[in-house]
Amino acid sequence: MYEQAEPVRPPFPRPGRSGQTSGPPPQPPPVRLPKGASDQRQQDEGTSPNTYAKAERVYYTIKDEDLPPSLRGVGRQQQSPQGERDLDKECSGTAALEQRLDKLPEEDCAEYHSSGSTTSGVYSIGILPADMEAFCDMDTAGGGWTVIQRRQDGSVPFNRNWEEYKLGFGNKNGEYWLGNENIHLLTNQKNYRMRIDLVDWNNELRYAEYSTFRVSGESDGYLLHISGYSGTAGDAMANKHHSSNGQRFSTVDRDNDDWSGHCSQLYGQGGWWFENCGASYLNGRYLGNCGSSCSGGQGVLWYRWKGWSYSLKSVSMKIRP
Ligand SMILES: [Ca+2]
Repeated sequence: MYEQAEPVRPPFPRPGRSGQTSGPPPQPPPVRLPKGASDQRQQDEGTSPNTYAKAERVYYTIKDEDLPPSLRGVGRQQQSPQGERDLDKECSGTAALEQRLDKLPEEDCAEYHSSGSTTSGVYSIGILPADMEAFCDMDTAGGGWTVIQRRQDGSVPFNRNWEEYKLGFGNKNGEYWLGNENIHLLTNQKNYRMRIDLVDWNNELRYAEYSTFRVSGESDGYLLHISGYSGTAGDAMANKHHSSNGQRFSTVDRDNDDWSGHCSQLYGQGGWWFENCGASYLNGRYLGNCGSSCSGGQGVLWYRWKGWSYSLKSVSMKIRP
């Protein structure tokens, strides 16, 4: 149960059609790089470290047959019929490859930030096998944060099933979950820290930061590795009493929690790294301003700051190397 011994409450009804969202999640708008982003990149002189990283991704992942005919064979030594290298041909191939690389998105918001894109907004993130979009927070604590979750107005329901949490849902300019698969791919390419920004209904701001944040793949239930708390909101995710560290992800249709019951089904039908059930739950129901008398365990919770009957006004989870 949540944090403290609580009276047994009747189970929240299983979500039926009325409890679930109807229709597909809203599609995010087309990506627009904030003004200046592309200009800045065009001004880059020489080859940035990002270009090499991107070249590596292309080298390892693009098959020859996937390339347009003009690019096929790029990256291999090209031989003339006589067996000698045709340098002219190689050079033009390299230029074409560089052009192609220049159009590839960066790997995360931190790379956009270090490339000079300092305007918060939705960016393309180049994580294989599929590129994605994410909101880049370029303002908070130095910027360069890739937002993986955001709640702010209750416009997007978070009572979703495993598949929806896996693929992600919502609106990148508003409320969304980036998707467990995307979060897994992102956090396994380099070492990330995570920051959680929390706002209550008096507009007081608190934050929690974790120096380690990584999510394993689906075969491990999107198991969470989190540690190294610092901040002002209290440690509700990796403290010694209740920790999401080492927990697999659970949803309303998949019980991976440590409790004999089913945390997601009983508490708001959101997906989370429930323990028993834990002291944090940022994917709970958006209950609005119900003070300290919100329905227990159902809301957008950060127990260490507000207890489990207070549903926060806005929260966001963001990662940066
Ligand atoms: Ca259980």
